[in-house]
Amino acid sequence: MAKTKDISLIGVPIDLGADRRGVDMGPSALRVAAIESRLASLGYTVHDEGDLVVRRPSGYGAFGPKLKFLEEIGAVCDELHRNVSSAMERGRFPLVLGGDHSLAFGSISGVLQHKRSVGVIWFDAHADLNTDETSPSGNIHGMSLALALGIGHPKLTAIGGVDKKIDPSKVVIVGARSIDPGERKLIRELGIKVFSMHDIDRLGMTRVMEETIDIVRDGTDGVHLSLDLDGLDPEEAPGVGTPVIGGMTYREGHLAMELLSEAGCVVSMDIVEVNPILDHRNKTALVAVELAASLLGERIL
Ligand code: 4U7
Ligand code: MN
Ligand code: MN
Ligand code: MN
Repeated sequence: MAKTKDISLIGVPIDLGADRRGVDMGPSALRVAAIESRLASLGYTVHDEGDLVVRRPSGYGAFGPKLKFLEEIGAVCDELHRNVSSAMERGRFPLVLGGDHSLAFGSISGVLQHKRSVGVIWFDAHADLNTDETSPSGNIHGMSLALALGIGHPKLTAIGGVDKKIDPSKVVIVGARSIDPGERKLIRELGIKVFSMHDIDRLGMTRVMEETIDIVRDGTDGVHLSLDLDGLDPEEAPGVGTPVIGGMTYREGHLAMELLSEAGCVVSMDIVEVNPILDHRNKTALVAVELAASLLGERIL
């Protein structure tokens, strides 16, 4: 994979971006699934930086139900962008352990402090391209890709700098099967490449990843992988808050990680939406650790 041999684990115990409680225990679940020793066994020096502090509010806050917990999520993403940035500054691979997907615009803006241009692979059942105007839920975990593109509430798009945003032509969504009307409109307007489950079924994961890698690697200084575990099928990853039937198999996910590992272009990663309260015996965290190990170079032979 990447040339760096040091990994920073950054825990973000946040569930304020989602309606289902419990995803704030995701970092613990991933640690219990032995993420640190597994990556160390691949030859990495793993620095577990612990968890960021997340405030515990009593209500939705000043921005109400259309942008639930904006202030708290903004504060966490601001801190996260600094942590990701300082890990990269030290030559480490930032591996962000979520937490709900709202954290991703913080991690991406952290990467953009170091890389002029970053490609993004968004593994997800969803597109996460809502804004406060289009969101059916008001949950910021469904807005984080839009925010990373600079689209959404200015208090959030300002984090990390208004100029530190990704280019829609360098974003690929893989595994989508639940897209809202406003998101569909934005995908068309911006020309964002989406490989839906339909495309994965028809083309096969090998071709999907070959095309994905061509898009995100071309003209960028590195690729950020944002892995939402609900991209996998709920049979294989039951511990997620917004499951959607008809997802990727473990084998498809694993193959995708191996192809990315061979391509050697990924410089940072999020693992998000692991909710141990909804899980069976930590299955989803264990699958996530398998996928991270494959991405980071584990080989069968
Ligand atoms: B996740 C949803 F309406 N689109 O915006 C929304 F279907 O990070 C779901 O991908 C968002 O898990 C899911 O609330 C966010 C809904
Ligand atoms: Mn998501
Ligand atoms: Mn999702
Ligand atoms: Mn493996």
